[in-house]
Amino acid sequence: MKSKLISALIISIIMISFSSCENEPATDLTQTSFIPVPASVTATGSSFQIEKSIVVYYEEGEEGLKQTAQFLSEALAQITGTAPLIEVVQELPKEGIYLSLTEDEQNTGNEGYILTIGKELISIDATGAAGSFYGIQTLLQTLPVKAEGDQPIHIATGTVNDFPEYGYRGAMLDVSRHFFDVEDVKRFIDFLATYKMNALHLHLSDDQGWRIEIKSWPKLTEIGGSTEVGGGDGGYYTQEDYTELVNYANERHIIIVPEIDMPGHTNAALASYPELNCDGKATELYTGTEVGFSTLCTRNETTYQFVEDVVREISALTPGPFFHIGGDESHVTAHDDYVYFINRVQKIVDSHGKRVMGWDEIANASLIDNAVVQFWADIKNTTMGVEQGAKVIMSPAKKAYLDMQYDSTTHLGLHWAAYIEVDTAYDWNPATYIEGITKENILGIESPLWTETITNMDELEYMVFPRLPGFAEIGWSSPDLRNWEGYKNRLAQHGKRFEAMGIDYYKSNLVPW
Ligand code: TNX
Repeated sequence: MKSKLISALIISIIMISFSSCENEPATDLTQTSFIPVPASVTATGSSFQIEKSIVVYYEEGEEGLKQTAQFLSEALAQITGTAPLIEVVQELPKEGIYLSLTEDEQNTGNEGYILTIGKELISIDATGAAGSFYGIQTLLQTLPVKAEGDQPIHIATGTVNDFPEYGYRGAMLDVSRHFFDVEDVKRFIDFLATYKMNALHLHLSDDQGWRIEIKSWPKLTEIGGSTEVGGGDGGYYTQEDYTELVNYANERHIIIVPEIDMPGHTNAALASYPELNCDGKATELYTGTEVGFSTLCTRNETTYQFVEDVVREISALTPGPFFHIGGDESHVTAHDDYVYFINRVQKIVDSHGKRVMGWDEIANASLIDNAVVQFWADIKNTTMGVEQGAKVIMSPAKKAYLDMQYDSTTHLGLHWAAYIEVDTAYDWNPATYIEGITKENILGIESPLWTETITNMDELEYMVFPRLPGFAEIGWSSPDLRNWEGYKNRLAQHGKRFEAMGIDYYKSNLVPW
């Protein structure tokens, strides 16, 4: 009797393990570990099988979807080994994958989409090409990172109806303290695209390096681009390189926000051109990590000719709406000079058709209409900005700084603001973080990666993952749908995605990998 019971038990254990084995078609879409968590997911209890012969269709007349269709075809090829054909159709096809555009009936902006997975047809109906791209990212998260041999791939059926909480979902990369080349930045862009982020802020100049070619001031890169923290070779982007990045980002619905940090953080420029210094003498190049010791000569007209040329050349190469003027930590610029400088420079940016953005200190000036203040440290400054009508990008150093150590044992990073474990990075709400600054004042969030201690892609990836997906979710998903307990389980499922992308990530023991 006893042995019968035991064998029944063994049989049922075997059966359970069979029925939960990977080849069993997935049928419950709500069990998918989506990051960012979508606005709504409903399951319909069956499954769709991806055949090698699957075709990606897009709606005739919507040429903006062609690129999205190509992106999807290439992504599927990575998984199945076969790139689906792409075809234009006039009507809803019966099977395959269909991309189309629709009216924004729910009033969710041009980034919303509805992904419907039926038994024969997957459709992504979006309010704009960006939404279609995000629908594809969601679809890709229902798939394994790689097919196992010839095993068929099944996707659970159902509907994802989704749109973002904030219109600006960014990350910053400091390419000045340590230079990252075009291929590195493209890889960083890929990371953002995977998690539906749409802005890459490039910190293109600082004391240690000037990283973008300015044709009218060639020594900026010749001299100012020649080194970096620690005394390495540095480097810079030619204007062609920068355009290549702009285009690569654009294909992934990401804008580049160029930053030229001024009037402080300018030693690389001051070392390149003596006339930018009040005493007319070029400074020495700098390869240390101190901040707050340099300033442009704010009462000298040459300075404004310089700013005019730099802003003009970079703006002409930048289709995105923003130009970031830095403005942080100008500790050796007299207050009046600082205000005078920011007041003038904002107008230069405006005259080149760009929306001015700056670190929260710029709120000490008389901000022009449409200015954007990036909160990093000072609540008083940020509040002053909002009182002047500015919008805010939330980058609280204590939460959103990707260069902060995870804990005291992390070998890379700094900790002047905080130690930021994966839960701390995730568990905050931009709309309630500063009293009196609410969602209406906020364009979105951005997580900056300063690179004083980060010298290569391996190190970058270790700081960025796994915190970045959490920042992406804060930017995309409603706070009502977010909580750490649920998130950490979803994040754990993304570990194998990081591995498939060759990402060297921090295996926080707060996450059940
Ligand atoms: C502060 S955040 C800075 C940067 C440093 C960073 C290091 C900000 C606007 N300025 O110059 O790289 O701290 O964490």
